[in-house]
Amino acid sequence: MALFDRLKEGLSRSRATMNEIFYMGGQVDDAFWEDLEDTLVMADMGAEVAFSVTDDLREQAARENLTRADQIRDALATRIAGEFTPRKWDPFDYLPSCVLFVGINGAGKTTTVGKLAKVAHDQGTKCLIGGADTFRAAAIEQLEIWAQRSGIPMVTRKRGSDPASVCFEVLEQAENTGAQLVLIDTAGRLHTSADLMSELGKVVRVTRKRANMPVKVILVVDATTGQNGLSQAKEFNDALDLDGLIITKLDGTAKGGIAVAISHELKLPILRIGVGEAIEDLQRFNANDFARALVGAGEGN
Ligand SMILES: Nc1nc2c(ncn2[C@@H]2O[C@H](COP(=O)(O)OP(=O)(O)O)[C@@H](O)[C@H]2O)c(=O)[nH]1
Ligand SMILES: [Mg+2]
Repeated sequence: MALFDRLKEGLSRSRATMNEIFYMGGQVDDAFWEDLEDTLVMADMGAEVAFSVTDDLREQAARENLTRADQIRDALATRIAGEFTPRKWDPFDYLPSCVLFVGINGAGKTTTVGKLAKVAHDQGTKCLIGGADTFRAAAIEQLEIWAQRSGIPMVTRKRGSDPASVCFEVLEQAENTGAQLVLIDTAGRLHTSADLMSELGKVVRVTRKRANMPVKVILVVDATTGQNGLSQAKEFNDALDLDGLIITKLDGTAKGGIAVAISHELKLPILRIGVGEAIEDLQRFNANDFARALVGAGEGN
């Protein structure tokens, strides 16, 4: 299946939410604009974005004399695409590069590290995986399976070890072996979020200090956690000064608008999105494609 089709399939639940206001022949009247605003809020796009998008489109419709709901769809996609914070770089393309993956438990960090490492390795990039989620033995084993399956070296230590010292060792090995892309998995669960943030802060500091390549901190967010995901993202960003986002499980929600809200509010670029469990479902993010798939622009459905 082509990538855009996979994206569309992944976002089909969200699109169903958006579709309701775009039935053919629908008239653009006051009720339509109210419905549109409500729909955008319900899709978790955030009140600020919902209001400004609706206001702008309303003006555009008046200016261009758009009277049918289906005529608004393309304009809506363009407007939504513009709400994302643009990406200026991609740490998986600009090498050498070290990326730390942070986020709460279950967000998709470990599988994302495994998938990105495999894709880069298959393209001939020399990768190294760091298993710094020493909080759970299962996390280390899960990552080892990915590493072994793809034939990618991995550095880790036994459960309970200091994650910052794992990072130190990972970078030492990267230097010794000439690894170009270093992907480090971290833990998502500690007793309190204050403990987690201070531990991750130390991991980031040690990694930056030891690295002789740029270090980026990427938050992995599970889209199905909705507004909670947004508050988590703010907390992580305040504590760690994030560089970018990966939003997973967009296939598991009808409120894919959360991706817009998080990128817009935190002023952070989205680097990849997850629209399913397969490797191909971890896609590069393109704001126009995402917005078109979300609102079903250009196909009359
Ligand atoms: N449906 C779906 N599942 C995903 C996606 N990304 C990750 N997952 C699943 O989410 C679960 C938790 O992922 P994991 O990497 O262990 O999360 P971690 O605790 O943050 O390391 C796994 O079963 C993944 O296969 C996605 O985009 N869509
Ligand atoms: Mg994990």
